[in-house]
Amino acid sequence: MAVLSELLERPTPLVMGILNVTPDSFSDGGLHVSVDQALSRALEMAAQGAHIIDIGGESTRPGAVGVSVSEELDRVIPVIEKINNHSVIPISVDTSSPEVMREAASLRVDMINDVRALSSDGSMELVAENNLHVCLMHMQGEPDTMQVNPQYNDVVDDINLFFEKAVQRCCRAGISPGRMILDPGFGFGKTHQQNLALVNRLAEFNIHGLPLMVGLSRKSTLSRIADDVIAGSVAGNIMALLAGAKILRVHDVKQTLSALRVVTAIVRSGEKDEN
Ligand code: PT1
Repeated sequence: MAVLSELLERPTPLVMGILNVTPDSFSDGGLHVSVDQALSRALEMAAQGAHIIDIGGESTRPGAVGVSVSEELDRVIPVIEKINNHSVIPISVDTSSPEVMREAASLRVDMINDVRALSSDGSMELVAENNLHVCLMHMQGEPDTMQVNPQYNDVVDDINLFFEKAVQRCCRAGISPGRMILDPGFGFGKTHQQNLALVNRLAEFNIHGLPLMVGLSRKSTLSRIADDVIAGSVAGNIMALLAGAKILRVHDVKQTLSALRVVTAIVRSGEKDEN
């Protein structure tokens, strides 16, 4: 298993498997609450070909309320330790808490995935000191109320401005741009139409010259359109891929990788002369 920086150098997309360790999680709530269940799900996704596992102990779906630091630590840290004992797969931790970041960084983790883009005091410094990769995601508001009345001049331009400032702040804190990944935050303080526009116009986020990550998997914008939300998610992810997404954050690793293999084979057939 290659390290994350090597994986990011490759021209091929990466699949990040979602491991929710929240009892109230939106699509697999209560399923992976025990450490052993979390381990078996992580190993299953690794065997299916996931390149990274993203472990999250705070639900950030619309309407979710925050979790205490001690609760989040109790959910996440034992799972990181357990996976590390059984696998070398790169690990991402989905957290906004500097305390969780600090504990996680004392174990083997490769990346911090922060839906609040390292806005908590001390979090940028922690990522810098520990040489971690970081996903800087855009969210308008906070999960409990973010869907009430999202407001933008232009959703893409506004998010690009946010990215520019976040990248600058991270650079000043000593994080190398080579370790940053940007995510427009599908479903985080955006209307149905704005969510669709984020994918339609995803290529506009390439101006920063940084890898893009997207999290479309099983989200309400897609389930409103498609009754089979897994097929809908795969379609959305392929659209994002063609617009330049590098990391696809998904629940359904197997289905996503099957689709990716077909797309890659078709794209490659046009690149070289195979007769
Ligand atoms: C994401 C993401 C995430 N999504 C990153 N991290 C969630 N980097 C958690 C809905 O509308 O997209 N990128 N961590 C999950 N959040 C949501 C948001 C789940 C909206 C569901 C919805 O259904």
